[in-house]
Amino acid sequence: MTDEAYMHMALGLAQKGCGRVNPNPMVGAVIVKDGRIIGQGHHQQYGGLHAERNALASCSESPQGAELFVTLEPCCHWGKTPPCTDAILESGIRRVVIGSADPNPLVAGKGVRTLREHGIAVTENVLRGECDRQNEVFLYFIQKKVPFVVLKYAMTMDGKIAAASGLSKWITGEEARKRVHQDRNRYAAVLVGAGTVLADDPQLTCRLPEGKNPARIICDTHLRTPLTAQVVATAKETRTILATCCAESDLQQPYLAAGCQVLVLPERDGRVNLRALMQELGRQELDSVLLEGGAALNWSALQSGIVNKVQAYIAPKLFGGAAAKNPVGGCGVQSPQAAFQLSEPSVERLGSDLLLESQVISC
Ligand code: AOF
Ligand code: ZN
Repeated sequence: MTDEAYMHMALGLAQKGCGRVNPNPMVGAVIVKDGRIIGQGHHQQYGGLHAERNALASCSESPQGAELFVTLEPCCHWGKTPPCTDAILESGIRRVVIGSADPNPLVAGKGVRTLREHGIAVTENVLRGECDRQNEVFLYFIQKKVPFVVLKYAMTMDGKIAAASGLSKWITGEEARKRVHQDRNRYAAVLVGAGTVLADDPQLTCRLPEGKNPARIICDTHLRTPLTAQVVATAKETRTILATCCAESDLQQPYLAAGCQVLVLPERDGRVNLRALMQELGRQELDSVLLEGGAALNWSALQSGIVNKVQAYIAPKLFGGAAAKNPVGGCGVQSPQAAFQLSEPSVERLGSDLLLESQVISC
């Protein structure tokens, strides 16, 4: 098998950590000796052993003289666990093949250097693109210290996110909705505006058997969220954060008593300052946010420059209606030249729906 084939296996192992390791990376490792796979491992949960150590511990025979394939540069620092470079050196591994470089300032090339200094052959950048894509959240968060934000919406082919009546259940089919639940498992938090809570009373949980619930963040400038809303009523089981400009403790008190966290933030144009919110979420180690609207919040987020990626689910339906909502509201840009620029989208079919995904290039 080629280096790429083993790295592909390591990527598959790493994916098993999805939703369990944030804000740390998903990492997978495969150990190969004389063409046989003798060990495999991945980073299983936040604070747990790193992939390299799990793979070494799983070896069916001595790793002396073997090769290690790992999706991320091995660490060389004492964190919650000892340096993986130490474990690799002790094991007698002779060659290490790496996918992504680790921009963590504590590692940042020092992992590779340490290995080379001890005579280990190191090959870098194998399936680098795929490895970087798998850890796009980690690679962003470790450098910027603010969450990676994904703006997600589902619309009809005429660009509506609800019918003229305001009803929006359901626009896309089951496969697309399942994908959204996979993303709620993957990302640390979900963010919606208070208007969405008032209109739909959503749970914003992950309904997959093994999934984890994201923290639920309600952007609620004036604390309008009903105390009877599901996100408030279940705040003791699943984390709910109200992001507000309202500093009145009398108004905050019932939400706090219900188990919500209330974050008082500065305002920008009469609404919650979303950059300040992202900085606070970063301080709380929330590395990623799935922004699920509505239209006004989506516009504010784009304008604030906090959006990294856009996911547009498109259903083969037409709603019509001049007043029916579209995904991004606000006042919009004044000329086509002023558009928010997105990268060429990837296209995926989910049942009869499409998912377009683009990175935000400029906003
Ligand atoms: C992981 N899992 O498999 C690898 C990581 O706080 P610690 O000790 O868990 O260290 C976290 C850092 O270790 C992380 O930011 C990354 O730079 C490096 N590699 N981390 O959680 C792993 N290989
Ligand atoms: Zn490590």
